[in-house]
Amino acid sequence: SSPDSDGCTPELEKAGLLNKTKIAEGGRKLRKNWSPSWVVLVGNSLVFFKDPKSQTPSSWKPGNSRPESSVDLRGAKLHWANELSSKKNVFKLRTVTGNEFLLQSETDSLIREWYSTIQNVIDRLDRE
Ligand code: I3P
Repeated sequence: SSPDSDGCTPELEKAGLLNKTKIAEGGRKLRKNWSPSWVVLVGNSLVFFKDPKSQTPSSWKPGNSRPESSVDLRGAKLHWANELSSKKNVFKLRTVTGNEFLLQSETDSLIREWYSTIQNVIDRLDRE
């Protein structure tokens, strides 16, 4: 049987390095502070970790590193937002609680994959 035949472990959908900045907290605008983030899409959440490249090799132990923050995708909204940045390939994620993040990659195909994978999770949660 599969390692998760009991269905209790949320499925890992995607993981990778993106540039991230939070631009609002509870509807209140924040100053941008772009930084690379290791982003993991698992179950109903987008989870942000420190850029593994900025850590010492010994400090990077999968399953042993604590997330910096995480976002509940239920009811979240996703929009392309190139008008919100001088960078290319930017989208905005807004949570029901009014937290807003911009995510960006220099690689067109990569950012498009992230956009559609996150949108699929949001759509699935909308149907539940
Ligand atoms: C910001 C910084 C950001 C930039 C932002 C600047 O300046 O250069 O990278 O966002 O532009 O205000 P500071 O470091 O002094 O805070 P982008 O890279 O997304 O363009 P903005 O104010 O037009 O959002």
